[in-house]
Amino acid sequence: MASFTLNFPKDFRWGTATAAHQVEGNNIHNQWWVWEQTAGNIEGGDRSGPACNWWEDAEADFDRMVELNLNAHRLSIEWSRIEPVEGHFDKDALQRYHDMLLGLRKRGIEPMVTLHHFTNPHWLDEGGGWTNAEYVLPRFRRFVEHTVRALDDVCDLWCTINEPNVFAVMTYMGERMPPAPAPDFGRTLRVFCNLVAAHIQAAAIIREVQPRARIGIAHHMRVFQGMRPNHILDAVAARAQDMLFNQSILSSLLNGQWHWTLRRYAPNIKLSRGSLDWIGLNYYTRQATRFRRDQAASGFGSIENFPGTAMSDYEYGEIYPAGLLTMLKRLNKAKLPVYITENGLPDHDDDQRPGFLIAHLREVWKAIQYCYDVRGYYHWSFVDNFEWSEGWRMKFGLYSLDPQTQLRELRRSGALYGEIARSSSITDDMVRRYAPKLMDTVFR
Ligand code: IFM
Repeated sequence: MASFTLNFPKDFRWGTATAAHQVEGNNIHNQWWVWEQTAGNIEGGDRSGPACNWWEDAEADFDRMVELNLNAHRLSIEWSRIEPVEGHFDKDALQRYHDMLLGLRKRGIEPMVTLHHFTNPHWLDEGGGWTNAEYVLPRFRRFVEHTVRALDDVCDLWCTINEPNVFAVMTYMGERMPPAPAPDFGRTLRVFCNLVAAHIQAAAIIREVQPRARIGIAHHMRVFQGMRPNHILDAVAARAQDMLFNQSILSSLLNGQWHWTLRRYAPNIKLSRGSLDWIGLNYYTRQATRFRRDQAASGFGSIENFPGTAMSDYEYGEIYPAGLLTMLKRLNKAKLPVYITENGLPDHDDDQRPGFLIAHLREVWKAIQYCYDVRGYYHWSFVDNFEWSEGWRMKFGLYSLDPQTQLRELRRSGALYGEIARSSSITDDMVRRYAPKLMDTVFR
């Protein structure tokens, strides 16, 4: 009987992704910790608490990564641990990160370090957070310089900022992230701009400290499509959302010029080209847009799901693998290497994740066949972790976790991912065992 295989390059990065606050535990000096203490802010009254205990023992999970044959992991550095009090840098915290990164390297796992992943030191938020460029930019630059100098010998793959669009929208428009002020469109776009400027300045300082650095950003992209077929206003609103959410930040970075949607809100800072050595794509889902005259701030469109499509737990999002290829095709135009820095879903029972993995990786494989320069895939996430205002209910891990006992269990999807990483391929035998329903489509 003929056998079929989707082969990936031998040096492809097979990884997972995490963020400090979601896994470390007891990050008491950031704005999230403060926010979690107030009832009603987090689903089910949950708190991050000891999270996945990584501050004490990330290495136990690093050993598990080895068992899964992973050769890459993306984690973030917690600014509020390194600089708990403004201007005071904690050497022990930096040493702990140094140990973690060395621990990954010793296990043959290449670390990618994110410098900002949603959390701010509490003192920064008290001073106005990301709304004021003059305030935040020099402080972020100083933190970046300090951190990169300290971790120079254990990391050279830097991701400056995670999902600037999500961070700004959820904080200043969505009321889902602290300090959750009343939604304000102008302020949100101002924060977009400040994050763009922060990336450019961080990239410059990283290059100065570490000329060999490879610098990128993790950009969240969603497919926006009009809800009603042939409904011109739905289509126009979807385009507007795409422009604001998917394009404005990336275009400013790639062209070294403020995208026209941002010009009005931009600080007096000249942008430059060349700050990106690679682009990170965080891809999760597609959204349906219905024209809404009263929703100017979201591009005159609602944000909905197409009826009857496959959804992940708690309607987190539609499972739409084709969108991954769509986005890779768009990014290919920038002629830079791409890493898929996040992709995953909440799936408590793990009945969707094996098929999700195979179907999404098939899109990555196709992209590679088209000669798009895709270098790696970092699954979100290695282990169930604290999902921000959703608390603990959303289970994104290849390993399940009971946060009370800290017991982990490898999910079937984790075993599958381990097999894929070991052989750098997806075989028909894997599909038959883990997602037989896909047999008819994967190799077509
Ligand atoms: O958990 C988050 C992560 O922090 C940022 N990207 C999306 C993930 C899943 O919602």
